[in-house]
Amino acid sequence: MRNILKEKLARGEKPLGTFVGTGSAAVVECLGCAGLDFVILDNEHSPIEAETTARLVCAAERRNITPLARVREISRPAILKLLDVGVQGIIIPDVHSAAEVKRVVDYAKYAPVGQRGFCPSRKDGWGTDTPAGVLETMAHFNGETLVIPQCETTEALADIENIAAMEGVDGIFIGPFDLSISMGLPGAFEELRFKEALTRIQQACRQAGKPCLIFAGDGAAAGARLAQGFDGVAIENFRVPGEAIDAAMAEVDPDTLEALKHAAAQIRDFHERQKQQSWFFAREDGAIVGSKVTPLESVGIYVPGGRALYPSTVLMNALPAQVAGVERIVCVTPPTKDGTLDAAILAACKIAGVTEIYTVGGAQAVAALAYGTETIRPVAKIT
Ligand code: 3PY
Ligand code: MG
Repeated sequence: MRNILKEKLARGEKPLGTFVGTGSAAVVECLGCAGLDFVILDNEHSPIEAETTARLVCAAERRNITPLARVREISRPAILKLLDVGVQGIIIPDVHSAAEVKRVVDYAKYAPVGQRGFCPSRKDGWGTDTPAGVLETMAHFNGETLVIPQCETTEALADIENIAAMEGVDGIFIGPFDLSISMGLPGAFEELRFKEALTRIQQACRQAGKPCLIFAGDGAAAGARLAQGFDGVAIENFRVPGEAIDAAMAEVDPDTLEALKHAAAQIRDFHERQKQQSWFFAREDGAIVGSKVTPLESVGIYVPGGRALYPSTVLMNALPAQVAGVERIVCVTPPTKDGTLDAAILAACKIAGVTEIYTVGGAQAVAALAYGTETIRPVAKIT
């Protein structure tokens, strides 16, 4: 099987992916439908083991999203099991030295690059995909399997030039949390020393002609990392942080902002007049009868993206819900090509009082609103 992610990285396409720490094949399929390029099946920070990984790899293959796995540890069985069930690359956490990475390459690549153990397995259709023979199978998987050590310790940072340049290493993935902790700067991603470390890793990768990927907490952070020249990003959370919504208000040009505010006032005024009132009356026999109008507990708004941007959809759907008294208004909308959201859409959300926004689009975003996911609670109505 061709490794599409490897091809995208080689073409400089800046692929986007995410980690998965649940055994749900449907979640992996939805990520593929949503258009993500890769999924990292997390055998380090989640209960997932090789058997679950095998099931999730099949789901990823069904929806053309490249399956990678983060290994639980640097050991021959841990690495072999994941590669033999068909993951197309491995992410290696907690690396401390070039010598350790050489061991990884030995486990993950066949001779002459490494010493990977050979056995027909799921990855090659138990020997039926490559009838030409053992040598061809070894060469094929050496070419297609991505070996990507994480740089997340000061020891790996100190040796990053050697690690990035090593034969059999196909790129570096930065773990900002553990790297910052290891540097004595837990979570201080804006510290100069931390930023210099990232620059050093990027330069080592560039010098070795290999991609440099990084973890990002949300879509806005992912956009910023891509702008800083990283070659790919794994996003943890699709919820747009409050600061990004506030920042969008300053980014939108004043005329657009004024137009959005003007439209919002008119739409609000219209729907205030439309609002139904509860009414009751006491009958002669003492009974109270009437009609009670109760707002829905929650609504979800799908704001289309892709070819055009529709801040008006935010206003036209969020404001009537807000006027009606709906407490939870959620907005889902697809990201632009660079993984970020349009500032006018975020500004419209701010004006309409929508604070729960997710960078997800397509039918799967509607499904997330209808059925709920690990991070998106379902809503009572979708507009
Ligand atoms: C880290 O930030 O340490 C990571 O490993 C992210 O996945
Ligand atoms: Mg880590």
